[in-house]
Order: sequence, then structure tokens, then C-alpha cells
Amino acid sequence: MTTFESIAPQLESLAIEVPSWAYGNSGTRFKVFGTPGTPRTVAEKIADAAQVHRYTGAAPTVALHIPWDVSDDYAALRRYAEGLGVGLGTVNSNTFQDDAYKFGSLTAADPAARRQAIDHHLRCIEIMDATGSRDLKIWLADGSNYPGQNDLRQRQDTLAESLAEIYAQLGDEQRLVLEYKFFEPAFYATDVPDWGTSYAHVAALGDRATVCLDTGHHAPGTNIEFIVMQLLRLGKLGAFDFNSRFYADDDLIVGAADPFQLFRILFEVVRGGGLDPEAGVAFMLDQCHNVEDKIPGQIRSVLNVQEMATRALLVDRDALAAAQAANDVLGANAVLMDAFYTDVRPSLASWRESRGLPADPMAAFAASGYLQQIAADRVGGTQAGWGA
Ligand code: AOS
Ligand code: ZN
Ligand code: ZN
Repeated sequence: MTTFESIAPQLESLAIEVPSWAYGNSGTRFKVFGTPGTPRTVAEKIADAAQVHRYTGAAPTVALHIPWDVSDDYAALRRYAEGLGVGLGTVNSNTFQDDAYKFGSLTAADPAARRQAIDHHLRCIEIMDATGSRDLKIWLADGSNYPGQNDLRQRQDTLAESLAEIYAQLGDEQRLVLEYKFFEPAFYATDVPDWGTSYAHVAALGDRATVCLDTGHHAPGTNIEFIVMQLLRLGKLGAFDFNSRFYADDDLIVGAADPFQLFRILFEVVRGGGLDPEAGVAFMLDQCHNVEDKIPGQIRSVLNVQEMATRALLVDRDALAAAQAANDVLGANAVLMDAFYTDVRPSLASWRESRGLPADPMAAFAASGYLQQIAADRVGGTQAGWGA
């Protein structure tokens, strides 16, 4: 039997990174709804993100997306964030919104488009130097819609060359994290569609290149925890983009669609040593809040990861190993399910209070009046949105 007290120290090191773009307005191609108080600047996004850390104590860094998060002084932005009690985290590059990238970015056959994409990443590395960020995260929209449209093999070779040029510019403490996605916006062939392709590229680059696993980027029915296990086994799981999906890349609140899947993923993280800070796994949210309030949406997400990580840590590993060794199929399954069905919320509430945090971060934030305050204060200007 594993007790909450015995696993609490591991929970303390569970840090969840929040994305700056979650605080802007988002929607679908049909409609983006605005909300009073939505940030107009990167500074206001960081201020909102700092609220998530203030009430949960578990979200100490904010990821940036370049060029969505424009600043003329990133070192000053870092100091501003630190003044609010948070750090600047992963820098996400963006080569999916310029006309130049219509037929690809790092994989493009057109040398000018490819040069622009590489230079954008080199600029991201300069920003990382100023923000103190460790990770450069690359997600590519590159791909094709029709068979025959592109030379699939040539694009892999071009991608490898582009990534090598970017990797060579990283500082000793910096990493390149390559995200994969099976489709969208390309509907026939995506250039980095799966973990195997991402792994092949980062393995060729070197030790400071790893894979980012976005939980929404797999075909329905994919056994994501198997991929987690394999990447940890290979020492190549660099980051998660957590979210949940009912259909495709829905970017809904993590743990909302399938809490059991989140539990299984986090159990493989625990099993593979991925919670140890030395493992270097970044636990990031990659979400949009189209209809719900954004800051509570982020707090809910952090709590969902924390709650499911707690249940994963509570798995009686000795009992599980014994049942597995005895080929006790139902016994082994029961050990896992016992932990999954444990309601950890009362233990977490007391644990939070013992650390000077509110027992119920959702209620404490709602009572703070922050949303009403920003709605009153943030008048005029242009509200930030996904992609702006
Ligand atoms: C796109 O589908 C990916 O999830 C990327 O991580 C992207 O940069 C992010 O979702 C921003 O919207
Ligand atoms: Zn993502
Ligand atoms: Zn995505």
C-alpha cells in the first residue's frame, strides 16, 4: 500500500508550464468569441498566467509563442515575469502563418522560404538567450494535400539539414524539442507525422534534441502511454503538450475527455522516472479556451494533471510487480484500477493548505475578484487571440 504522505515529496517537484496563448481569445474557423478582460499584450498574458501559479503553486513558468508574443526587450520581459513570481519557459517557433510557407518551411524546396524559416528559429534562440528559456519547441505545419504533390523523401532530407543548422546554434544548456502531429493542416502527408519520425530526427541531431508529445496529435485509439514508455526508455521524451480531444486536435482541457487515459500516461511517466527533474521532461499545457473563462480553465487543467499524477504515484508498484511476475492478469489490473479510483482530492486539499496554498484553488481564484478587475481595467486596445 502506497500512502499519500510517502508520495507527496514527488508532487512538490511536478511543475506544469502554461502557454501564453491560452489567455488570448480562441475559437474555430466559424467564430472567435471575445471576453472582457482578455489580455492585449504579452505582459497582460503573463500577469494572467501568474494567477494560475499563485493559486496552484504548480505552474511556475509560461511558454511563449514567437511572433505572437512580441517584445522589444525580452530580458526586461523576463524580469517583469519574475517580479510576478513566474519564469519564461519554452519558446515555440511559428512557421505556419506567413505566405512564404505555403509549400513548407524547414522542409521547403524553395531556398528562400527555407532560409526564412531557419532564420526565424535562429531569432528564437536569441530570444531564449534573453529570456533564460531552456527549450526551443518546433511544430511544423509542413506537408502536402495530394499524393505526388511533394517528394516525400527529399523533404525529410531537407528537414534534417535545416534542423542541423538550428541545432548547431543552441547554447550548451538549451534544447531543441520536435513536436509531431498526424494531420492538419496537411491532409495527405505531414512531414513530421509521428513519434518515430520525430525520434529519427532528434536522434540524428544529438543529446540536446528530444521529442514533444502532444496528447491531441494521434489517431483515435492510439495507445499513447506506449509511446510515452518508449520515448522515456530511449531517453528522448523532452516535453508534453497536454490537452484533451474528443475528435481531432481539439485542444480542450487536459483530463476532460478521458481521465483514465491521462492516468495511464502519467503512470508510464512515473514508471519511467519522468517525474524526476533530471529526466528533463517539460509538462506543458497546449490548450485553447473557446467558451470557458481562460484563467479558471488553466487552473482546472493544472489541477487535473496534479490529481492524476497523484493517483499514478499511488499505484502500489511492489504489488503490481508481484502480480505481473505471477501472470496474475486480473490481480495486476486491479492494482492499477485501485489507484485510478482513489479520490485524492481531500489529501491534496490538506497538502496544499500545509504549503500555504488554498485548499480549493478554483474557489479561491473565483473569490479573488481578479476576472472582474481585469474586465474593468482592460478597456481599449486589441484583445490577443490565438495567432495574433
Ligand atoms: C499544433 O497543432 C501544435 O499543437 C503546436 O504546439 C502549436 O504551436 C500550438 O498548438 C499553438 O497553437
Ligand atoms: Zn502542441
Ligand atoms: Zn496541436
